[in-house]
Amino acid sequence: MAGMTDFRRLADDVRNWGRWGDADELGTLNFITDDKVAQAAALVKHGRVFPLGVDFGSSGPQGAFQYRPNPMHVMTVDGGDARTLVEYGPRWFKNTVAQQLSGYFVDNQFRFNDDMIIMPLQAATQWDALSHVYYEDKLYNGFPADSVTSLGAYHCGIDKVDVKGITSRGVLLDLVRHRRAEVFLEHGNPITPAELEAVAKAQGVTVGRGDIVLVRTGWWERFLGNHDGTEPYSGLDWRCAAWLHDHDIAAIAADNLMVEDPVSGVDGTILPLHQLCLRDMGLMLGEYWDLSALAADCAADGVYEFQLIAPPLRVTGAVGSPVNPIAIK
Ligand code: UVW
Repeated sequence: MAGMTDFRRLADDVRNWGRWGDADELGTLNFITDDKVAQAAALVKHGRVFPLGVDFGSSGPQGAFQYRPNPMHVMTVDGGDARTLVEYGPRWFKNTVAQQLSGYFVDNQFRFNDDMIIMPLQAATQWDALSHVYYEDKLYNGFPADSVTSLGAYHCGIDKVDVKGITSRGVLLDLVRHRRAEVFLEHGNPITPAELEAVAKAQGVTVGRGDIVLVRTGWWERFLGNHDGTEPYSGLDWRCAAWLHDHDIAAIAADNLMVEDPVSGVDGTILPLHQLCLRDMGLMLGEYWDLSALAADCAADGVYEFQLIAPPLRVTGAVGSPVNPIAIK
């Protein structure tokens, strides 16, 4: 097993700090140029649209980590309110909400429903912002870790990346099909850099500068079958950071809970790929993306590239964001 010396060596190799200037907060999204966006748009040939987001609701995979519940969706105004207030509203004078809503509903045919959602920004389909993970008190590009406060991320928040869309050429690497796995990649066989290369080659697709790479492990299909959010799986080995770096990719997303393999592979730390990608490379990670319909289409027509559009919400100072990515072929 590798140790911290190996980790530090790879971290030094892949670190992009200063590459786009000392003030940069976009990281590898800088690889997405105007030409790249135009090239991605030209990949749309048939108009087939693949939403890659999962449901945001109580049936999600959260809960294993108790600080991350599933999204809670709450109705704040509904038809029951309207019915009740038409009858009691005018007399319920101490409740100012009821009074206001009565003003809308009583002697009026107009009705409306309102709702809100309470959720960790790390639940369901998401982007990890560069401020999500750090070590040795430094974020990406050397920004101090304590610049993330109770007020939010002053540096490297998700709100900083909207200038990039985020949109680019997407490339699917279907590890399930490549390994001829039943449904998903069983635990205990991490995806190596050589395997990423082999999958791309077998699929006849290149991976290059500014691409957003989507890795299918089958975890999401498995979850829909057994509703076990803790199901172990095989994800990217930490050494894949070198492959991602060498190919100058802009971002990576997968259909599982953390892209990387749940077994660290580095003695002395957990989630080494998170650290290398987010903090050293400045490369955003997408998690819980539903790649099944897209994968079926790619297998059918043999085309594993497409336009990908995946804008995060501009939540001020957030270290992650929900997203409903769309692939278009
Ligand atoms: C952690 O596990 C810290 O984050 P993620 O949601 O990116 O997997």
